[in-house]
Amino acid sequence: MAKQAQHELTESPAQLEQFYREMLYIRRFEEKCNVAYRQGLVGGYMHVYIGMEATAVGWNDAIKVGYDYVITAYRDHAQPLIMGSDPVKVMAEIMGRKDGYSQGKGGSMHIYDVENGFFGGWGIVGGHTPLGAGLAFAAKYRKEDRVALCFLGDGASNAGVFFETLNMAALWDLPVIFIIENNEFAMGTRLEYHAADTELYKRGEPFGIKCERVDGMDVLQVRKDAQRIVDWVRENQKPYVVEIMNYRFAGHGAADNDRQLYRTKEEEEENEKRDPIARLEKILEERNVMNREKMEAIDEEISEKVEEIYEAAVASPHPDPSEVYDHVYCDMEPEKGH
Ligand SMILES: Cc1ncc(C[n+]2csc(CCOP(=O)(O)OP(=O)(O)O)c2C)c(N)n1
Ligand SMILES: [Mg+2]
Repeated sequence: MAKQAQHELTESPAQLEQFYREMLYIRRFEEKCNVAYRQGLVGGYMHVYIGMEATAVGWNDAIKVGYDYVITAYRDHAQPLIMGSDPVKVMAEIMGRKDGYSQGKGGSMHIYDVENGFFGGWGIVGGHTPLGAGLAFAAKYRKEDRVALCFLGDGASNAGVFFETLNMAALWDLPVIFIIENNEFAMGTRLEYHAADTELYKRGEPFGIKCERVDGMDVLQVRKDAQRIVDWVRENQKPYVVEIMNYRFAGHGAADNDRQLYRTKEEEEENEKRDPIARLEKILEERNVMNREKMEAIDEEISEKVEEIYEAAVASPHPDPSEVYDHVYCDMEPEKGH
């Protein structure tokens, strides 16, 4: 486990407040998604990011949002929320509504916002990793200095396609960063039961890819590591493998109500002490950046905003049944050079 870092605060108060707001926004948004799920407003699967917020927020701050590329698996609400996507379209998609990012036909696992550089939202474990390399390939081919962030889970790091992708990324010197989010579980399977080598950052070693393990629960440390790595990849035009240590506070998906089948309450409580939001609150208070009153006011403001998002998403209609076969195949004409 990465050591707890002692920080000299180099970030401005405004930046610190932004990190706090972003993490809290993701948390409150997803808590509301959980409520919507229990109300029967969400069809299919839904996986929340609760507990892992510092990872998305720290990395997002290190990239050029709207220029660099971001892709992830099905635990995909956090990134668009902080990349400038329309939160109503995110929640509407989760509820299968017409105004959602996939017009209500994709659901929680299929949020996309290409305009802001967010390329989904993928349900096949490990299946998006070649797409992450492909985004980096596109940038390199067009001689643009964009970097691609490809988030994947500890479970996904065992997928054969990921090893093939690492090979090609190294062979072609692609500016892609594979961020393996080690939240210690692949569904109900603990890391030790699914990975022969639990030091997942070493996945990059056989291919000569620079790799390291970092802390994912301390947003200030995440941001520092992310900035250093993003800058290196942009400058050197080579891939990187990062294993980021975080923890999934919730069940695998919203329907996973039996977490105690694979982990104990004591373990959960122990990990809750690593809560990235509580950790930042402590730093903000100790360094006199923000007092508890201000934090509560921010929380209230965010919670109200989330209520408004929920109301707007619920008000969106379901897609018309006549559209069920639309967008199954792409309508592009090959002779036009696509
Ligand atoms: C190819 C494939 N195999 C199995 C599944 C079923 N499945 C969905 S999520 C998951 C676990 C993945 O865990 P991890 O990569 O650690 O991501 P996390 O859920 O922790 O974010 C599995 C096995 C799938 N979606 N795709
Ligand atoms: Mg996992």
